[in-house]
Amino acid sequence: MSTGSRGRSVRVLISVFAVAGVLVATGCGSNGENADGTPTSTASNSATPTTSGPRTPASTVVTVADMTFSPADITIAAGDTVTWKFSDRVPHSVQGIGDAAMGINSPILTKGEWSYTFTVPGTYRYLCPLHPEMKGTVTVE
Ligand SMILES: [Cu+2]
Repeated sequence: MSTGSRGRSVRVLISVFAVAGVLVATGCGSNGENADGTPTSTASNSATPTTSGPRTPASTVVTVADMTFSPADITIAAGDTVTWKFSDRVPHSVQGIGDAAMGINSPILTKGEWSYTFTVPGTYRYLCPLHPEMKGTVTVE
């Protein structure tokens, strides 16, 4: 006797899942846009409390050797400088992916180093254009 109402509630459940599915699909779409290198803002959090006084800009070294950026993924603060130190038998370079990372563009080097100062928070992906499987990410907070 209650089969009718149960059938209706099943149908309601199905439509709820359908709406949820659309929302999930929409979320994936916007993530896909970020994948092209657009900086993902992390500025919503207020700065973590630190000791008083202005922060001293730091320098982080990424080694370019054995066909690898190491460490490949680093997190720095805005104003920090990243220095890539090249030491391999084949030449490499550092080239940003996407509009936000356009300033990241080193010469092709086998030895030596190249530095870039990141002033705007965001996520910057880069690769070696000579060996596109060599990739790295700089997250600026
Ligand atoms: Cu390379």
